[in-house]
Amino acid sequence: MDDPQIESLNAMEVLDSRGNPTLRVEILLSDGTHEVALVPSGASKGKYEALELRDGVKGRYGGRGVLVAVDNVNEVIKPVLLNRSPFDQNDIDTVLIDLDGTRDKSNLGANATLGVSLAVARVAAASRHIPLYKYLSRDPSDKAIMPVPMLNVINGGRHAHGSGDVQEFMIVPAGFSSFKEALRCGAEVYQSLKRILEQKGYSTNLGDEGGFAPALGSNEAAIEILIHAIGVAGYSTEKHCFIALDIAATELFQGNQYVMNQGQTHYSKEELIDYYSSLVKSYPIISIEDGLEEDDWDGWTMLTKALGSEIQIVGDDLFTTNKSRILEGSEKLAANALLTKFNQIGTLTETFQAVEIAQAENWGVIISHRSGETEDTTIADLAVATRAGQIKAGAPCRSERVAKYNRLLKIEDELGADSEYAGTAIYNK
Ligand code: 2PG
Ligand code: MG
Repeated sequence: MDDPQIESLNAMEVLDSRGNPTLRVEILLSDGTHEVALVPSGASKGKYEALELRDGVKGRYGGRGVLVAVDNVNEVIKPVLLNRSPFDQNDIDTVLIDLDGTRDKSNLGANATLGVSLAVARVAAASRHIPLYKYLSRDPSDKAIMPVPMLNVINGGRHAHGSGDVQEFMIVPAGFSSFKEALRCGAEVYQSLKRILEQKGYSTNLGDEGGFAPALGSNEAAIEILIHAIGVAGYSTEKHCFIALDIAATELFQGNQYVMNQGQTHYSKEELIDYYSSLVKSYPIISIEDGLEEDDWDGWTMLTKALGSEIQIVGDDLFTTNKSRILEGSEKLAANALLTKFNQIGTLTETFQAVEIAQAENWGVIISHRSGETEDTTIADLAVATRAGQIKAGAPCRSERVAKYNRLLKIEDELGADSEYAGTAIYNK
């Protein structure tokens, strides 16, 4: 029998976890297989991200509608992809890149191209009756690596107005021998954190990524309450569960300074690096993401020189999953880890290329969600397929976050002895 081909491809506008419009793309193959992909959306976006196309029509979803991107899929992309094989992802993504024809996908919209790219991969895997993580693996015969979850349990910055300046305080349960045990630790710490916040009279309202959003007054207070919650849950910050921060420093950068503590503290980059060094000395912090703003290559090199041998220095807005920026970063020794978000670049193939460059440098790799998410779980499979070793998918709460962790539980269960947990080894490279 001939290989199945793309028989129909349709996009429509649906909602993400913040109640904003996003794209849902569905593909039907000639063998009857059909699959769906949904596109995530960020709030603290990097300047160098591919363009998320929004309609800008004020009277409709406050200008955030995606009907133009939907039309781009249905009117521009669909006619070119009909009757093509879904099995050559590289070929499909090259068609998308060429059809768009811009460096930042601003013609069709990275939300349009990504929705199609993901739906093609998902339907191809389903047609072959192979789990997506296996279909996307470079070498499916290797023992799979289950990623360490980085769980954002205290939300601040753009994700939770009225709480702290640091966008994400994460717990990292690396010191276990399976993903399942690690996630259990994450969930138990999350619940103990909730009780402690309640006891101390803080708000337990949730931010965009399912973490709590209390007004704790300082970064140190947030870290200390996390350490307390880890202990109360019965775990150790030396052995089991560590702390990671996403500063999202571009959001704090004003003029030439970083403004923290409701405008009361102003740091130069040198002072901010010293501040991070003192935090790393005092607390079990193993990773700092976006510690400086996205254009300060020299500052990033200084930061990596100061702390890169002790902890993970992660570039998110700095790299925007963009090959040429990652190469520049490696040349400048500006980081030692990549945060990977496929909607920053707009196709799966380019996402794989970004990860491969980082892995060739022996950098850490984190596959990441966006603050605006959906029920789509592709990033869970992607984390296993790329052997990234780390995934950032929010708190163990709110279904759009938990869906990714639940998918990983299922993958680990399915693989049994054919998988191993990345564990602390990932941070001791
Ligand atoms: C980040 C992300 C995800 P956003 O900065 O790492 O946590 O946030 O999707 O808003 O860019
Ligand atoms: Mg970030």
